[in-house]
Amino acid sequence: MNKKLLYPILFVFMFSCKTHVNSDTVVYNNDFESGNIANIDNAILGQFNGSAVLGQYNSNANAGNFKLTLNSLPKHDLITISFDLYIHDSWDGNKTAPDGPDIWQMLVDGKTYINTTFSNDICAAGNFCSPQSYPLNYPNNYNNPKKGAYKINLPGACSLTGSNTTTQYKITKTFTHTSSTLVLQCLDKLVQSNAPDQKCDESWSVDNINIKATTL
Ligand SMILES: [Ca+2]
Ligand SMILES: [Ca+2]
Repeated sequence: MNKKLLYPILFVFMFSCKTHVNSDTVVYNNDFESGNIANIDNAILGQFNGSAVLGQYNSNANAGNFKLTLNSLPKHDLITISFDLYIHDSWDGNKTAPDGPDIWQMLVDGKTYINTTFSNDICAAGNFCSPQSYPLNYPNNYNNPKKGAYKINLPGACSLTGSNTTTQYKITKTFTHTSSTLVLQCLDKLVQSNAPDQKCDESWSVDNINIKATTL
């Protein structure tokens, strides 16, 4: 091989070694289209916007949480959890009783990673619109409804013809984790005691859960 050809090849080889020091392994990936609910406690399979989802959940109606347990994880230093979170219909954010606060949490191995509220209120001119805590934690944080959303004004889950809409968030958390077992829990503490149909008033679902183990 002549030298002119060898040098670029060597360069590419060295560069690619440098970028592959860390190794990522996808240890869980589920878009729910096949109906796979293995390892999930309180699984509810539903449909939203043409896609199979885990939901809809409401702690005052059918169920307010699911728990995914992964065993026998490969050796790792970090875990990254990502998924789509759909906030359906008339969530009230930081409002107080009887409307809220509408709290949503994500726990890993029993430790709280997200403790927040969401609001789907409409901020029309002259209207008070209820703030939400997300992207920060509840309490003592006041953001506009739908702040940090990936998509807004998706159809409502309960009534496609009503004024209710769905807001989509992309949740991603990376954290130190070395145990061979991982337990992911998502749950709500929704409040709407005056609604005749709680799940129709406000609910949530999850799709495209991806969990990645990284070795440093
Ligand atoms: Ca899906
Ligand atoms: Ca509420």
